[in-house]
Formats: sequence, C-alpha cells, structure tokens
Amino acid sequence: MRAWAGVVIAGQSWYVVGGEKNVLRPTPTPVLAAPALRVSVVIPCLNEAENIQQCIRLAQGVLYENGISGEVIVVDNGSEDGSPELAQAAGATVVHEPHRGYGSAYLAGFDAARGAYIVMIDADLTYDFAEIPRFVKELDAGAQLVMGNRMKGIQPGAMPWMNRHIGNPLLSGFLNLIYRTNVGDAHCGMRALRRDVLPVLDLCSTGMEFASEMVIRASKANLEIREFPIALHPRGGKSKLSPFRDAWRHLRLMLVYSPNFLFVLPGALMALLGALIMITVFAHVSLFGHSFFIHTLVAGSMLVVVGTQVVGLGLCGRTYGVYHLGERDRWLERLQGRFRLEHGLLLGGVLTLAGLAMGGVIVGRWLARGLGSLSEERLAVLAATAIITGVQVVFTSFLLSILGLRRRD
Ligand SMILES: Nc1nc2c(ncn2[C@@H]2O[C@H](COP(=O)(O)OP(=O)(O)OP(=O)(O)O)[C@@H](O)[C@H]2O)c(=O)[nH]1
Ligand SMILES: [Mg+2]
Repeated sequence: MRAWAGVVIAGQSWYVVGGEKNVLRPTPTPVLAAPALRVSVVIPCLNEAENIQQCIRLAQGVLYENGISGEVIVVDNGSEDGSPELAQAAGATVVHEPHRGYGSAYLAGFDAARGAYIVMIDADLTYDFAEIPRFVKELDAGAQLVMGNRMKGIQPGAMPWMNRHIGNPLLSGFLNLIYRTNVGDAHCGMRALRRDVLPVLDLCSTGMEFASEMVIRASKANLEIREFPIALHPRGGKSKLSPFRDAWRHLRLMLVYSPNFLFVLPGALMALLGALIMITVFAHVSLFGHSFFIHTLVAGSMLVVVGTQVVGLGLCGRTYGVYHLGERDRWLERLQGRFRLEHGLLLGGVLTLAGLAMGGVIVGRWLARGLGSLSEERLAVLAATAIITGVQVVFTSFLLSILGLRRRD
C-alpha cells in the first residue's frame, strides 16, 4: 500500500509517496479529492526573525517524516524584523493579525487553521517539534486537549528562577484549586487540541492569559485533558513575556472566571465573621479577659453589610455565567430551583421590618425620656445592619431575577 503524506507549503500542497524518502513533490494538478488536513501547526510570532525559519522547517520536517498531512501557520502582529517575510519564504501560511497579543494571534491562527487537530508551539525553539506526533497520538486516542508539562524537563537557563519556583507553581496551583483541574503546567506553550472543540471553548483572551483561559474553559466544559512531560530549552531571541504584568493577567482571568472564589467565598466568610462578632458583643462574651462594646459591634456590622453585598454580587456573577455565557452550575441551578424571587423578597422584607421595628423601639424610648439624651447605640447599630442587609437582599433578588429573565424553564 502506498503511504500518502501531504504538507501545505506556500499555498501549494505537496506530497510524498512511501519509498521515496526525503523527496517532496508538488501534488499533480488537478488535485483529485485531496485528503483533509490532519494537523495545523500554529505558531504565534512577534519579532522572531532569528528562529522563525528554523521553526517552520522543523515543523514541516516532522509532519513529513511522520506521514502526517498538515500545514504550518505563522501569525504575526506587526513584527518589525522581517519575521513574516521570512516565514513566507520558508513556506508557512502567514496570517497578519492587527490586534497585538499572544491570544489575539492564536485566535486569528485558529480561524485560518484547516486541520482536524491544532498544535500550538512558540517561535523561539524552546519546544521540541519532534514531540508533535506524541500530541497527535494522544488526540487520536481520544484526548480533546493535550498539554505539555515543562516542569521536570527545564534545561539550564530555559526558565527564570522566579517563574520556575514561584510564578508557575503558584499560578498553576491556584488554577487547579479553583477549577479542580489536575494540570501540572497550565502555561505551557506547547499543546494540542481538536479543532472541533473550539466552539465549546469559545476563547476570547487577547494576551498571555489565553493559555489559562484555554485550560479553564476546557475544564468547565469537562473536556478530556491529558498531559505529558516535555523538555524546555533556552530561548533563541528576546522574550516577549512580561512576568509581573502577565502573571497578573493570568490571576485576574482566573478570578473573574470564578465568582465563587472572587465573591461568594470571601463574602460569606466576612458576613459570618461579622455575625459572630455582633453575637459576641450582644452576649457579653469576654475573650482573654476583654469585653467588647460598641466599636467592636460597628466592625462586626460593617463585615456583615459588606459580606452580604459581596455574596450578592457573586450570585449575580454566577447567574450571568449560567444564563448568558452558557456555563453549567449545578449548585446555582439547584438553588434557583428552590428559591424564587418571592423568597428573596420575603427574607429581605423581614430583615428590613425587623430593623425598622428596632428603630421604632429606640424612638419609643426616646419619646419616653421626653426627647432627652439617648444611649441606645448597640440597638441602633443592630437596627441599621438589619435594614441595610434587608434592602440589599430585596434589590439583589430583583437583579438576579432580571439576569434570569431569558431562561427557559
Ligand atoms: N503574533 C504574536 N506573537 C506573540 C506575541 N507575544 C508573544 N508572541 C509569540 O508567542 C510565543 C510565546 O512568547 P514568548 O516570548 O516565548 O513567551 P514565553 O514562552 O511565555 O516565555 P519565554 O519563552 O521565556 O520568552 C513566541 O513565539 C512569541 O513570538 C504577540 O503579541 N503577537
Ligand atoms: Mg516561549
């Protein structure tokens, strides 16, 4: 049987017939039902003139040697060192993306890709192109996203100490904690995915945080993610990574994708702590020989008010995610199955009325004293706390209801 391997170089498809090693021949025209491309190697490139041609040749060589039909796409964002021209000359399909950024480049590259699988790899020779078939094999075996893990294969000088021992483990650990993934190196630039999962991933980040977004979205969509160790070599050319700015962008993205960690958890802790503090004051509990009075009560009240507000924002964030971003959130769905707008209005209404009643008691005592001096600070703080949280609950319930207006149940 004759093995067929095709590669697209400079818009022309080329093929090799088994037996004729190292010889690329142009596909005879007219092309008779050329097989679909299996792999698109997408390479983002910003001022990588030093390496880009070698990267393309390595990619083409690996595809060719392994009988994988594929294409090499280089996405440029206005390089000023002639990288796109060099890429074109080396036979890659060059995509020009006007919006700067690693994520923007990949989004444009994915749009142009025609392969069933997409392999992502940097243009700096840090990754081994020879690993491409391993990624393809994992996808063939059922994986939907395949991640490289550099952490055990970092060659001397390939990754700064800070990134290796602090930035990367911390950010990957945080991502695994929040999203319950088990990815050892969430920022690895060499990875592969099936092209048909792109609509599910619905990626939109423009910068380096694109790497995190892909893992987060894949885990939220319960995609089959696999990982294996790969080597990381020292970079050729200048790095485009800005460690602090990019670390912040990763962190920011992880938080905004998780209203639970950003709002619900800290908000609930604040409200709980505040309630405990207020109970301590009203119950005259003394701790370490100290009693607590009005100032402690004000602090407790502040925590309850702020905590309730933050939890409310978190619920709105989660509701928005479910109804407008198409996310699955079983906890919220269960909660919303049991609690309706009217329950929120009832709870908020009761709290507000309780606060107003306490206010009425204070006014009554004031009147009883002939409008004289008052010393009802503790009750006043409690009344204000109840009224504020009650009003928050009422209006947050309305907002949740507005966000869920378009649901179909
Ligand atoms: N098109 C495009 N490519 C970019 C942009 N920023 C980075 N890249 C490319 O994306 C890849 C990853 O960037 P790198 O600078 O290698 O960042 P890194 O891999 O996190 O860190 P180092 O390898 O240590 O520099 C490289 O191929 C860059 O040329 C961009 O704004 N536009
Ligand atoms: Mg790199």
